[in-house]
Amino acid sequence: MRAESPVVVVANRLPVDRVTDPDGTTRWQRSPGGLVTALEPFVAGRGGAWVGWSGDAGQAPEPFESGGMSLIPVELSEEEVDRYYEGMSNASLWPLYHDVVEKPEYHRTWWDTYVQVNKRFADRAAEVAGEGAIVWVHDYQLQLVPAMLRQRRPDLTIGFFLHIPFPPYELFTQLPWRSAIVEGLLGADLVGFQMPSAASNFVQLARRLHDLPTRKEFIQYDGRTVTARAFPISIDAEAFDGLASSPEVVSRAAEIRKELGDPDRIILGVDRLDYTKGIAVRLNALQELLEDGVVEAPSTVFVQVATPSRERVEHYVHMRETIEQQVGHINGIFGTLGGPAVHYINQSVPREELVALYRAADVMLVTPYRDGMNLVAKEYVAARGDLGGALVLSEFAGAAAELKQAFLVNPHDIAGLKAQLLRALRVEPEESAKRMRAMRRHLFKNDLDHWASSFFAALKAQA
Ligand code: GDG
Repeated sequence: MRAESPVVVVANRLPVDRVTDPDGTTRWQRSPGGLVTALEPFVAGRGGAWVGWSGDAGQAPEPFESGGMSLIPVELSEEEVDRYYEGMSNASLWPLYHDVVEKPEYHRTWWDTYVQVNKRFADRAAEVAGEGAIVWVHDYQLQLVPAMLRQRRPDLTIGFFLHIPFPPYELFTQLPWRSAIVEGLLGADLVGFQMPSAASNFVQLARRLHDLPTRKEFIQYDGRTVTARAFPISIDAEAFDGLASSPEVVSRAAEIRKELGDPDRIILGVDRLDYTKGIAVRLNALQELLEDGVVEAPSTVFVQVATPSRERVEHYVHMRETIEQQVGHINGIFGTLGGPAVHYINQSVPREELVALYRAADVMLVTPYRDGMNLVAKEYVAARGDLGGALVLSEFAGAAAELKQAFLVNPHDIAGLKAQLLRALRVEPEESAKRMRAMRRHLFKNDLDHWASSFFAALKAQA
């Protein structure tokens, strides 16, 4: 691979998944995620490259072309997946950055592997980036890459975006390797966060921990100015809107209601099965409302799609058992023959089905304890071109700063959560339509393309 790409994306995963056809042949298929859609126009068709892991441990495939991009696979051994990905990334950094909802574990072997793997990503990026190229590094798995890359290639303009929250000084400084992470990020010219508060947490750390001169969003470091700024991520609102109003999806939404036994009210939750998402707390709220007799099943049903996630990390195994027990308990007491109160789907559903569920749901429940943004909340709003439905949204999701007309809740306050859920279940259609219209106006102006273009423009301005 020649060092000639003018734009390079570096992310934990490549934008493709390996799929096996029924005849046993394997091929690469574009990943369904929104990030790929957002970045493709900036990378594809102009010799851009994407550096990432294929998702399979062991020897990495040779670099290949796909969707107009050069894809550069990074190799990870089984042990590296265990220590860098499941360990340091998902059992240390993930809980620490999400307000210590679960207790983070710190292991020196995990950290050593994290450093080693970050170096490998930096090496691959340094090999493919052309002279003066723009490199955009993504997320908490790769926080050391900016500094490592700058050391190898001082000619590059380097951006970094953190998809998850960035904790305040008091929490972050728990981390035994706190200085190394801050220095890693300071290797970038532009460090992007979901929220202004996260950006200011970072600036404060640079000042208090490293004694660096700072002014507003600017940090003076090593003879350079590093900018820390919020770029709230979004979705392709038009695409969701179009899909949601297609005749197939509209009729599937009606069919879903029928399959659920024609309830008066459908409540929906859609999340990766993750302890940050507050799935148990919403089940508690529903259970209490059923016990109080103010909500009845099966005239009100709750559908929870909980996509399997990080199934080898211990926190996740335990959480899944608790949630499944709770679903069983609620259905045992409040369900009827053929009429459960909670429909629990521990599978990933196709995108069309997901959008039909959004369209069918009278109330969307999004109750994370802490979330960088939460795209599900935005997707629900984009899918409701009919102005139907009500969104109940945690104050602790980045999305709450934008979707201000949602029924906002503090997921730690069960009484408040019950009250807001009840309000959303009983809201007058005129009021919910008004709220939905205002949220849609914001969303269509601040879509995914707006996010990627603003970040690239700010990064280019630093070049
Ligand atoms: C991280 C941050 C930030 C879920 N189940 C199915 C399915 N999904 C899709 C949703 C949505 C995505 O997965 C989940 O995105 P979120 O934003 O809600 O959450 P994380 O996965 O935790 O993402 C988060 C995000 O990065 C972007 O920066 O917003 O705060 O934690 O798009 O639709 N899609 C399909 N079937 C499912 O069963 N097709």
